[in-house]
Amino acid sequence: MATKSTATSAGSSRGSKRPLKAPAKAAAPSKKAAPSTKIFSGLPKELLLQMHDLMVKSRVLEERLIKIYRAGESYFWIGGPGEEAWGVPLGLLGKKGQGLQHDWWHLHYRCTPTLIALGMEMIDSIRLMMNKVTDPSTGGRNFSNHYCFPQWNVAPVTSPIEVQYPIACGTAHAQKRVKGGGISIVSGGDAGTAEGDFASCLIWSSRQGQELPVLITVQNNRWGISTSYHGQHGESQIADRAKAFGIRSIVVNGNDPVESYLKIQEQMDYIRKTGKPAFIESMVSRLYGHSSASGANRVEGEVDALMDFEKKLLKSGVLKEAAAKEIWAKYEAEGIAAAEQARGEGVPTAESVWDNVYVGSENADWRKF
Ligand SMILES: Cc1ncc(C[n+]2csc(CCOP(=O)(O)OP(=O)(O)O)c2C)c(N)n1
Ligand SMILES: [Mg+2]
Repeated sequence: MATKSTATSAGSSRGSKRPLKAPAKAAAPSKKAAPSTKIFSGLPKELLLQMHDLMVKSRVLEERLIKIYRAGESYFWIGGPGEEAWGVPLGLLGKKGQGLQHDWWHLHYRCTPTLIALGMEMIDSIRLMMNKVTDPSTGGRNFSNHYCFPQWNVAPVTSPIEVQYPIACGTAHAQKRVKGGGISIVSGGDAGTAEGDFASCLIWSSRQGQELPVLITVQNNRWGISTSYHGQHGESQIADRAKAFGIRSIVVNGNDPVESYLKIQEQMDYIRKTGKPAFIESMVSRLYGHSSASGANRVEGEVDALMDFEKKLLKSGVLKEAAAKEIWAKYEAEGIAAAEQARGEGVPTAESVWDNVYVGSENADWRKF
């Protein structure tokens, strides 16, 4: 399967006002650029190190979650180790905040790297995983990686796959009305694109004259639990389906954080400028299988984007060996301390089961039935 980047329509990568973004001519570094800059398409060293740091944090967190599951301190694990090189740039490039002027996130259960890039603390992921009442996403009532952060417009991750796609059209519609520059970003897996909800998103986002500012993404890890991609798809790339709707569509190597960053930036700039949708199919790895239901064991032969990136950073001198070790050790210690703290926290009470189901528990307070 092709993993190269294939733009299917032209766009602009200009207009960046955010810190730590690529320079306007990122793909064409000057002759004076250091060798390291050339390898990384001209991305600033600070950004490369920031992405590496967040990728390590996300990986260490996910591996801690698996350890918590194995220790019998949680019922179930599902998550995103292997998607760091895609998810971290995505989180960094979003317009973070609350309200329609900011970006809305409609994510699925492999988006820890994006949440880490948005600023989620390790302990809040661990609290969710351990079903602690202190979990800010669900009060300890959902399973791992089903995040919800209203202060950053992160909509609740749902267990039914794919329903997030048409919901993203809803927030994009509201954003278009207020004209505040916010866009809606939706993610999901390759197998889920068989659901009608995915097709609804393509239709509702692309109606001529009523196009919506939505970044539609699919993380293609070539598996739907134990069903292989190859037996399920007539098209060669899922991105090709978006083309039929006139949606600007590309495939990126989601195992390369530099390519991911530059291509996401390009697509986001296009959406913000035109108010129209764009599509990215990101080719990623699934490093620990589907979930704890399939063992959560490390899978041989999958590309490890984080280790590949770290090797490149070390070889080019952007990162020093001692500094790399320190980053891993720092997050390892943070994960252990966070698990220790969460272990001592309480679990939700039976009385609170209907809290936050409806506003003011309207029609849903079982104590009054
Ligand atoms: C509507 C619905 N159907 C089936 C399931 C069971 N299920 C959970 S994850 C999954 C596989 C999804 O595969 P994919 O969309 O490729 O995402 P991945 O897990 O590979 O990231 C399935 C079928 C579900 N949660 N919801
Ligand atoms: Mg998949």
